[in-house]
Amino acid sequence: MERKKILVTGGAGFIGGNFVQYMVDKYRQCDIYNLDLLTYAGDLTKHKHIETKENYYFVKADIAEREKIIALFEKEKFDYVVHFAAESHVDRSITDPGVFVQTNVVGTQVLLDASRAVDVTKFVHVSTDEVYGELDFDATTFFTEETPLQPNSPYSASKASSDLLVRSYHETYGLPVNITRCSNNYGPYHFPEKLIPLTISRVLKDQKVPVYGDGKNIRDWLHVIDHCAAIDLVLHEGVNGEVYNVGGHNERTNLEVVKTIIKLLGKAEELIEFVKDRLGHDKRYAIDPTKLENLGWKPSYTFETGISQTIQWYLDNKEWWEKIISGEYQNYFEKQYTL
Ligand code: NAD
Ligand code: TDX
Repeated sequence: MERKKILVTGGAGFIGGNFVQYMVDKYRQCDIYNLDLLTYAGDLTKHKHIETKENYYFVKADIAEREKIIALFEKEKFDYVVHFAAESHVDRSITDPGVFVQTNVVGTQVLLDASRAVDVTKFVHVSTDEVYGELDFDATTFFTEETPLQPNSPYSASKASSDLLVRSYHETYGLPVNITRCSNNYGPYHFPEKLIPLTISRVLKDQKVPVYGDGKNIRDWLHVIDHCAAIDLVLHEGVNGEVYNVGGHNERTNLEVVKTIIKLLGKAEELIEFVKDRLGHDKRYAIDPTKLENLGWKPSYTFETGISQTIQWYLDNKEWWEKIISGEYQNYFEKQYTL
């Protein structure tokens, strides 16, 4: 039987990187292609141990570069596409929204055209719960797949736009697509601009941790490996055209998350510094994953087991994140925060 080709976009980033490793190990009979532009958020050092595997390939390219992407698809004739590549940080979308439209919207449309051209078996678009907007603190309902899209940040608006394009390619051209909308991920290789790795890396250096506003905003956390398993399931079992929410009912206020990390690292809460709130800061996200559970998915980590595993990973892999925070990241941090 001919080997199937699975293209993963954004496979040098946090979730895509974990997914590439998961797929290379799990599907030896398939060829896994990692396509990534290697922006500030992408790095290949995380893939050192799979670089020599015969079912792993890397292609450096911009998903929005139409001619190059179409030519690549025509040459390789991918069977499956799992699309992670994106600008992913809400704070950066507030200071520089243009690149979010270019990568997240235009880039997704180029991939959809390329996928149509070679009749892919499945296109999985990895989206986010942020497209649903925010929930009130006292709301008794969660985000379901039927919740209307009401994105509030330029990042979530660009993701919602790409979701609508994906949907339209199914409705108009019959492209076999799925959209997954996951809650906040955490775990190994999470870029230290995001709350959890930022807190771990700063607490380990006895530096102040910036908490936006009053710290009462709520996020619903899922370990990245549970997200990878969900996407693998949707890739194989998802009904074409359907949306699947992904989440593990792990709602925590930001202050609870930061205090948990500080406690597990044996440091003092004096490290917390309340800073100016994020513009348009969504109050609360919370996912109803029933539809995905009915497909056969359930998370393997609780927040408690996952956060301990993650902290241990950051302790064991200091060279990975120390290299990141000592480079260009330092300029970003100084512009973003006054601590
Ligand atoms: P990330 O920022 O860590 O990684 C993004 C990757 O995409 C990087 O490797 C980067 O180099 C690459 N990339 C950026 N622009 C590109 C371009 N023009 N062409 C090719 N590659 C490009 O992001 P992440 O946190 O791993 O998120 C991955 C996906 O999952 C995103 O689509 C995001 O919206 C979605 N998502 C993230 C979360 C989360 O909590 N992090 C939750 C739900 C959904
Ligand atoms: O320094 C900080 N202080 C702080 O209080 C940072 C970076 C964040 N926060 C708050 C803002 C949020 O309420 O913590 C919460 C989490 O922030 P982020 O880690 O930036 O994640 P969020 O904005 O919730 O978005 C993430 O989850 C959904 C990902 O970055 C998105 O890509 C994904 O779609």
